[in-house]
Amino acid sequence: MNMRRYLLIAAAAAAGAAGGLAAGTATAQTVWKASDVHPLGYPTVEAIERMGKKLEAATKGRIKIQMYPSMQLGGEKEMIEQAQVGALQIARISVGAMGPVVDDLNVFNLPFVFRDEAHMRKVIDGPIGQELLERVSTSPQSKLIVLGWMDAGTRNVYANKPATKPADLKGMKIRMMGNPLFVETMNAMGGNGVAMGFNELFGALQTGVVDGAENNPPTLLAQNHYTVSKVYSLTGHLIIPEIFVFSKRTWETLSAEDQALVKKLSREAQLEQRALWDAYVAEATTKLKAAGVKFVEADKAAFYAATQPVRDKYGSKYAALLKRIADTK
Ligand code: GTR
Repeated sequence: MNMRRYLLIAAAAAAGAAGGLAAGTATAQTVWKASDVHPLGYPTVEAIERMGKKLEAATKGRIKIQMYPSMQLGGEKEMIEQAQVGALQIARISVGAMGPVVDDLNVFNLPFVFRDEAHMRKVIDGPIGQELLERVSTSPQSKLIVLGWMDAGTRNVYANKPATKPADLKGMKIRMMGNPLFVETMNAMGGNGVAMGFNELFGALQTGVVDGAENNPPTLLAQNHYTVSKVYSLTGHLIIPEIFVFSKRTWETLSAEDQALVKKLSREAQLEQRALWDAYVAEATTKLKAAGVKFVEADKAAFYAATQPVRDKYGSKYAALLKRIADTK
């Protein structure tokens, strides 16, 4: 663990301990910390904030959620670590960042594993989605209870020139999430994949440490990456859902009633996020275009073919699950 991460965790743990003391007094209010890399108003953040308001109302103010948006508590790796030690209660994380923690989730991180977003939703809403959530919650190394899924649309490449076919990406350094699978995906797509924390990306785009990145339209807008990268090529190579998790350490201290309440409100948050997501994708697309970002069609078939070695390498151990995903209609 590097020093910065250590300090972030130590600071969060100290804040958590202070909250715990307050919770012991007569007028106690328990404050759960929630964290997201995105800013206030972003669908994932908004859904958890609404959940917090309902929780506060349902418990007559006994439990409250305090949101720390915009990477205030670090990137997703840091958030996972803080939730694992109980310094943070709720974290919203991409399955991309969870793959290294619970390997089974990497099935969803394979390029072009879903035909489209509707297919992805069918899969997470059905038995496969349920099984994977349970696997994360019961995995001894995760130390997390998964509360639900969230949507994150489709990821496309952005840079200052089009990437419509693999040859276009030659020599381009494209930031990918910190998971070897993604770096290999970008290399197979023709570029040079660079693993980097989300919290370092804006600066890296500005200074030219990387030539581009890949993400969904809401992220391109909300993280201001569009102010630096002006061409959005619709490669559609990844459709990665997200999860929101609760620290198992804190979870085990809750009463059965509180656990049931959190589960019920989580289900509502999941549904609300999806509606907020669809609206925000439309809004982000309009705003990006108005800001001069060029959306260009890409040769998806060529990128699909180019990434076959990645699916072969990483997918072979999940052959049965991949077949069930493909068969989900
Ligand atoms: C976004 C996602 C974040 C983070 C980010 C990234 O789409 O919402 O949680 O994973 O991508 O690329 O790191």
